[in-house]
Amino acid sequence: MKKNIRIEGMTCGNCVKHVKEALSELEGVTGVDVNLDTKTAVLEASGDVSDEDIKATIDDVGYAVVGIEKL
Ligand SMILES: [Cu+2]
Repeated sequence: MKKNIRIEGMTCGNCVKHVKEALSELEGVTGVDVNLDTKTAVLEASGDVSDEDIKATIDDVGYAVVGIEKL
């Protein structure tokens, strides 16, 4: 499973690190690639990770999800 997540509120490399670490801890996640320029994260996982879990995780570290698309 692969999802593209659009995130609001990231302004620097530390933000990218926070988001990457938080998403990496979700169950089944095998890869996270966060891009500051496009304000997106690509999440790869062995199983299904729900949009709700992704939103809650990003919320917890202080950013906002504005969209999720399945790739
Ligand atoms: Cu920052």
